[in-house]
Amino acid sequence: MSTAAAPQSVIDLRSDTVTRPTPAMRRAMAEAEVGDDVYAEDPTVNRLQSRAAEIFGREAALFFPSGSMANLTAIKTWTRPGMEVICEAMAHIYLYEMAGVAAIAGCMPNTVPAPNGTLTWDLIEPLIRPHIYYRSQTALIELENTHNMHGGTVYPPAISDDICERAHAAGLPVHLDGARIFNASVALGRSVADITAKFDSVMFCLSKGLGAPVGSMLVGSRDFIDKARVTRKLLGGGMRQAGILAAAGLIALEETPKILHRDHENARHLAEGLAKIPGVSIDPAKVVTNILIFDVNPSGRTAAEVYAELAKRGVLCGPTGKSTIRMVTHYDVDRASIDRALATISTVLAAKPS
Ligand code: TLP
Repeated sequence: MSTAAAPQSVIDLRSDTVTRPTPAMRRAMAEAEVGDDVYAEDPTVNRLQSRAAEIFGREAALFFPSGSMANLTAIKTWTRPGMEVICEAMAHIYLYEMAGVAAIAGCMPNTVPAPNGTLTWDLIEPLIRPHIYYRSQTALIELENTHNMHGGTVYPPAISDDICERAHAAGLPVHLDGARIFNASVALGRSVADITAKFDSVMFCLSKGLGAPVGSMLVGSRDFIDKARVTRKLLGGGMRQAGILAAAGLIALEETPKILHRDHENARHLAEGLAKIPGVSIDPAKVVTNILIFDVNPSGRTAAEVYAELAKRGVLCGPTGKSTIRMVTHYDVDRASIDRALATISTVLAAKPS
């Protein structure tokens, strides 16, 4: 028998997408009743879709293999090639979805930077194109809540409601990239149905903070979801015995929202610890959900250097710029791991830059 100490496990703070399915999810997957979902005959997928629609107070929902495909389906369903989509300058659909808005939906993103990633009608209105036949037309407005690259920030519901109302008055639909809408709901203490009621379509992910291995949902009116099903098939997203995945999704949807507050508490604890480390710049008060972005510029090191040093010591994170790093808390990292990550970051930044 070896007397060497067991190696400490890796602390993976790159994303909340890295969670592994819980034993309950694995059991449900093994036992899932399935059918062919392209014929809409998978009972577990149908149950997940009904439940998602019910939770969001909508007529219908559709299961997708990824959030990117669900966003793209919504965009393609609401638009025609040659039109424009208004979104924030660091929106996930703009920066991280392979330019699908342009490459596949054939639309031009029309972006504007917003403080905290929170668009307002004053920022959006000047981007709406006039109804002139020789100008490209605005087809859709897209918001992101929580906003990933602004550090998990949450839309004040009064602002997103106002945008939806004014967009509707201008004849425009509004799609929500709510990959982490349950995190926003927990931070606000209001239901997802309540904070998303005015949007025309909502995408949310089962595979982020909710912890399912795969899957995202699109919710909306029956008419919109019927059209979205056609678009999903066009994109190659018609799945067959997908109940195996939906079974884990159902558990994620029912069980995880109750414990998401822990991820937020851990993120705040991490941010408060980081704020005390010389060489790190972060405002912990801005960390309201499970994502934090901090700057290592005061340390004289680049994000890539810090990332590489942390990785060697078993702490994984994601550089997001020359000196900025993102960390995301999730149910596979507990408070002890956060404290261990803080100690490691402190050691790395205390060492002389090479
Ligand atoms: N985000 C991933 C990366 O792509 C950056 C992550 O690790 O955070 N909308 C938002 C706001 C997202 O954060 C993501 C994934 C998606 C959509 C896309 O979801 P998937 O990865 O399922 O296509």
